[in-house]
Amino acid sequence: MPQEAKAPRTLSSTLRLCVFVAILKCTHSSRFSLSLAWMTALTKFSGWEETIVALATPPGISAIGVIRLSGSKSFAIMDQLFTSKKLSEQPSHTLHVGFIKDGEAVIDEVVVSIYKDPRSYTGEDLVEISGHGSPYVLQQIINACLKRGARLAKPGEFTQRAFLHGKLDLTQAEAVADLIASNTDISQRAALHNIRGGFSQQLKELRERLIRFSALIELELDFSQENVEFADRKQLHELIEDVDSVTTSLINSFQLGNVIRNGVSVAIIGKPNAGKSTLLNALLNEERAIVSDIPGTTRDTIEEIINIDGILFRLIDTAGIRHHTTDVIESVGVQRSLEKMKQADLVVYLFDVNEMTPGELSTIKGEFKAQQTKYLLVANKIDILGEDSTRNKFKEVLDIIFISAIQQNTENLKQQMTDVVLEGKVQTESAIVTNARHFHALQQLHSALQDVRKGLQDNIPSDLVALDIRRCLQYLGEITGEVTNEDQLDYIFSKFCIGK
Ligand SMILES: Nc1nc2c(ncn2[C@@H]2O[C@H](COP(=O)(O)OP(=O)(O)OP(=O)(O)O)[C@@H](O)[C@H]2O)c(=O)[nH]1
Ligand SMILES: [Mg+2]
Repeated sequence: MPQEAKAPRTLSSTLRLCVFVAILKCTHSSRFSLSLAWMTALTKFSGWEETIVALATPPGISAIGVIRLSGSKSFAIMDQLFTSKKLSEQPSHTLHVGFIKDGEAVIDEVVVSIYKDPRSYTGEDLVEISGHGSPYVLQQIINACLKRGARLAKPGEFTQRAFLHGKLDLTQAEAVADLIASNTDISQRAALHNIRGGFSQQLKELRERLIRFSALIELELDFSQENVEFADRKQLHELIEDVDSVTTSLINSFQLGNVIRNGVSVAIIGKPNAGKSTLLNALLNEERAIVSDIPGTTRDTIEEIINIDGILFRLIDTAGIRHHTTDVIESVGVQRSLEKMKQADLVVYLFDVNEMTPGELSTIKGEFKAQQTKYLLVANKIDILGEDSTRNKFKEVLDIIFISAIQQNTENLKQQMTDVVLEGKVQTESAIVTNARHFHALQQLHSALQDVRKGLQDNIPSDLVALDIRRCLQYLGEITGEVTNEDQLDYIFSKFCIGK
């Protein structure tokens, strides 16, 4: 009996081997894996076959407004609204001027751009109607489309369709939202880098190599009785090292990525009258905070944003810190200053050079170091003694930035602020993770990779190694969107604006 039981098993194993070889050949073609992802994604997404419409420009009065219409009924709808010529018969990527009519009623004179399936942003038949920018007129055009079978698009649905049709992967789609939200040169460059493929292409290639190993190991399970080893363990180990090195550098880039996306909070801390509010005003180039020679002028914290060389800094002017104050409001302000100091990404410790001794400054410096606070020591009011004498006074304390806030002499400080944030990592052409979703998936991937590595070292059975590799594939696929579910996609795209 055992003999008989083994025969069909070996036959099916041989069959699986043939299928496996075929799959290996196919995975060389990225078109295959794209269309596979596309098919899987489409079947999970409801409502994708409907034609959608939305205003793509901001609501309100403007010179022009653009309406987007995407889906299989787009041209049938346009042929009813734009009657001077049949747009369905015009070539893709052409512009047409004419009237939009709802029955006999003329709504607007417009320019229509047409893009035919699959050569469009969404990968479907897509029409963009540029009308006059009256919210009333534009709404009438949208209503006319709705009457003829389109439905209103959900936030991000055009980009979601671009993803579902394999035009973009998930990181590229998310970068589209980042580009729209970008407000500095660096955030714009980082988003553009990711739209062009960024690190997701690299992750996809590594994932494909890992899939091949995973398939080989799973095949070994079918031949467990023959005790064969299809997956070369040394090569697998090398691949795990490659994936982990990319993963680690991407994880490390998130600190900078977070700065690019959310900015850096900077608390300006110091004793009363050090010149903190004067410094805030000098950096902002406006009289934002009240300045006076009365110690304790600033009672509450004041926050303002400035852009220095493409990085957003959230400057926080605080109440001067003195330890013995009988004023209740001032002492609450001091508490807040201490809290802001703890929460800040960077502390600018500002002192009046005439009120500070090198000994006291060294003690303060020691405290920052002990608390592992990122700080800059800034000497203010160098105009009084003169720069040379001031530098001479503090020559034993290293790394002081000398400024005169009142003379707006702060270039040196601005330079140091960007340097301390970027730490020389300003090449936004290199991969930078700016998205918290990617960061969390990368952290999980890193931990799964450690398990594979340990499993290989300990020579654990193939089925357990296969399980750990599958976890790695899951996290890699979550980043690029090759592994997704509808809820996750809806969540990601719901953060987009309508019409994108
Ligand atoms: N000579 C000189 N005076 C300055 C300079 N910066 C600030 N001051 C003066 O120092 C005094 C205190 O300045 P503020 O900016 O109000 O000081 P502050 O640190 O905000 O003080 P509090 O809000 O009370 O904690 C004012 O009279 C400023 O004009 C500087 O660079 N040189
Ligand atoms: Mg002040």
